[in-house]
Amino acid sequence: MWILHASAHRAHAPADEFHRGQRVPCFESPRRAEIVVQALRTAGHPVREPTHDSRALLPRVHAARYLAFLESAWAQWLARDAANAQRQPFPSVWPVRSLRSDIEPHDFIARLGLYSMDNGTPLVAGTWAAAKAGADAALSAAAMLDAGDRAVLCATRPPGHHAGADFMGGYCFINNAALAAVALREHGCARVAVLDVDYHHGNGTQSIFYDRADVLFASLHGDPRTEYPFYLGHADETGAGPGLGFNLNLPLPAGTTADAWFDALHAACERVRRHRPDALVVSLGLDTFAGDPICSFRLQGDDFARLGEALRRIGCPTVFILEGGYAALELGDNVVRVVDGFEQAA
Ligand code: Q9C
Ligand code: ZN
Repeated sequence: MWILHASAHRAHAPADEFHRGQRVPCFESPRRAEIVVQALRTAGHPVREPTHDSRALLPRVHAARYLAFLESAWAQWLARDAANAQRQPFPSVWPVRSLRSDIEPHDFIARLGLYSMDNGTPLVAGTWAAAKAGADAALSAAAMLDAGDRAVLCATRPPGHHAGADFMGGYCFINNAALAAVALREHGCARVAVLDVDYHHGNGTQSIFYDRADVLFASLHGDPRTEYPFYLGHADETGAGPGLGFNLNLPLPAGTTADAWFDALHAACERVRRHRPDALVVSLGLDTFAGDPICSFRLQGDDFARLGEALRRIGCPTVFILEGGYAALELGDNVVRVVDGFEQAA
């Protein structure tokens, strides 16, 4: 299976994030992608840079004013104070219920709040370049499926599934899985399915496709009553308007074992098959691993091969997009297990 890897990801290397009242080194680090690519190369999978420019397709997923903000955010931050070059900006106020989000404030930190869902998504000088390169990979993968590839994996970061049409969050800036799904629709796939197996609910992807019947969104994840992103991902979210019945959430309690997780996975796969998709996008988070430092499902290494096999049995061309997974040392082996499980299930 071809692996797409945008080396520009390295430009996104924030130092630290807020975690339980402290600033700690970022869990979402450049070494994650480096370890994944190294492990895939060692396992014999060919790696190449993205070939397509996502610029023209980005406004199909994200609001123009959000893209304009994101692209110029670091320049705006520096314009405020040259000493900001050494500082990470964080939002501190958000337009929640009854506050207006239609008018962009002039204050940079206020604009950052307008376009963020949390204070856990550090932004640095190279964030736009890295996120844009990841989006290029998602688009390139869709083009490779169109040209006849059975499956392609984007070993990119930052991740994307928490990013909505007009906000960043959960380490995500551009929704790569949504972009791949839209690109596949452009390539003539009448029906696309996005299956999100990250520990966290893919709130951004769900919201982007919530009223659409052509792109099914199915996800199994930590119950939002106790797990990030907290405010979306419940079982009663089934879609709206024409999209009613095309959104499936399977929330699972923290501590869920592999057996219970696979029961939910099989239910999600069954729903995806019933959609009869022409292409599948997998939001491949590996933070379901028992050793993950910020999540609490209990999958072991071998379970990732089982995941690859189950995804293969859905039986359609597949784009894998790397999302979460913070046990960096084991992340490479776990991705390889998914890919090899997928290919060996043929
Ligand atoms: N400061 C993904 O897996 N923050 N995002 C947790 C740590 C939210 C995870 C608290 C975790 C987001 C793509
Ligand atoms: Zn996650």
